[in-house]
Parts: sequence; structure tokens; C-alpha cells
Amino acid sequence: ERKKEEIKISQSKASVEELKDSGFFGRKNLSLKESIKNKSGIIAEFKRQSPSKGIINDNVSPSEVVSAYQTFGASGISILTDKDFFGGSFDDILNVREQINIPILRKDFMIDEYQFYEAKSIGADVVLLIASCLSPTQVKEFTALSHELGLEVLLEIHTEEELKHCHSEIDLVGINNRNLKDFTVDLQHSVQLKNQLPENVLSIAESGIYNLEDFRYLKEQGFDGFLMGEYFMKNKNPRNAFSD
Ligand code: IGP
Repeated sequence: ERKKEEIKISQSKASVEELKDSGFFGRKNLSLKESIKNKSGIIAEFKRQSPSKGIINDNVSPSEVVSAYQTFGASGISILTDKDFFGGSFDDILNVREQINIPILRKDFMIDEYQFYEAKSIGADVVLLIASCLSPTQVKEFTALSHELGLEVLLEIHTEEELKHCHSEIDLVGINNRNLKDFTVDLQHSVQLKNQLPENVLSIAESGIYNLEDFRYLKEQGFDGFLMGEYFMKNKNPRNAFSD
């Protein structure tokens, strides 16, 4: 149902041709891969609410939050654009794009080609492909389209089975510690799957990183990147998470 709904909404908006002429479509993208290698590795997320936690923080503007993230050394910013479950919108990216010069991940459920054109035109640098929502063929096709548009791809997996979705063109693979079906979170989850990832792909530990100790532990386990949302959104001063 959700799929149909989204496609319908998409089609009722600007055409692909119109998107190509709009917003940040012509902008040269920033590389999250490079930024992960050169900075803290932290992808700091702007998230007002979530299905598992309800309201996390709906009292701050994306603008103030992402500036703080950049100042304190984030490699990249993740911004939810899904409205129904996460209370996000395209404006949350559009409004901050020119304020920061680190890559932005459009965090959403990508299921239709149209959304990749949208991502490009709102100023995103990276898109999320969630393995559990897509077939391996779709992952390949969406990756090719993303690269054509100059976007990098973060493939999110949660199970051993989903390792099948990995392929050589993927830029970054994230292992989600949160089970999206029952919302349980376990850091060991990413640690255990990590050694089965293809070599040379940048590995991101996602979700449930709630303190510096968790972050250091995952770093020791060899993760290149760390996707963290709730911890920052609840902590007015994200500095604490970056200082060593
Ligand atoms: C951040 P946390 O536990 O630090 O707030 O998690 C991020 O990993 C999480 O928001 C997330 C997510 C997703 C949200 C990971 N994969 C897919 C929506 C869709």
C-alpha cells in the first residue's frame, strides 16, 4: 500500500524533466566516502521522531542542529525526509544545504526511480537503499541510477541473508543494529555480521550507539563509520560525542 501511495504522491509532483531544472540538481556532489575517511566517521542524524521512540525532539530546527554537527566534526549528516513515520520533509534538506559543506544523506525508503531525481534536486549527496525493501536487482539498478546522478549509495542490511544485496558498485554498507520488525537493538549484531562484508567496502555501524563507549567499541571492531541519531537529538550539545 505504502509503495503505491508513494509512487502516486511522486507522480503528482514535478516531472523528472522539471526536477532536472530545479533546486540543486546541477550541483556537484560531495563524497561521503572521502569524508568518512578524513573525519570522525560519524554520520550525525537529524530526526524529530521515530516509530520506535515516538517524539525524540521536535523543539529544534534542522538549521541549528546540523551546524552543531558540522562544527563538532561530523563526516556527514543524515536527514530523514519521510513524513509519515519520521515527521521529516524535503525542506529539512533544502533549508540547510547551503549552510554546511559536508555531505548529506537523504534518509528515506527509496522504492521508485523518481525519488533519486528528487534526492538530487533537493541537494542530497547520498541515498539510502534498504535491502529488506528491495530485490538485489533493484539495488543494482538504483545504484547505477544514483551514480549516473552523482549520488553515492549507502546500502543498509540487517540479516545475513541480505548480504546477497551487496555488489561491487556499492559505496558504503551499513549494518543496522535495530531490527525494523520488532525494534530491538543490539550492537553485537553489526559486530557479528561485519566480517562477512565484501572487502574494501566502507562499513557503517547503524543505530543504538548511545554513548562514547559504544562508539569507541565499534571503532575498535574496525567500523569506518557510525550512524547516530537519537543520542545527538537528545543531547543538546553534540560536542560531548566528538571529544575524546
Ligand atoms: C540512527 P539511532 O538509534 O542512533 O537513533 O539510529 C539511524 O541508524 C536510524 O535512524 C535508522 C533508520 C534506518 C531510520 C537506521 N536505518 C532506516 C529510518 C529508516
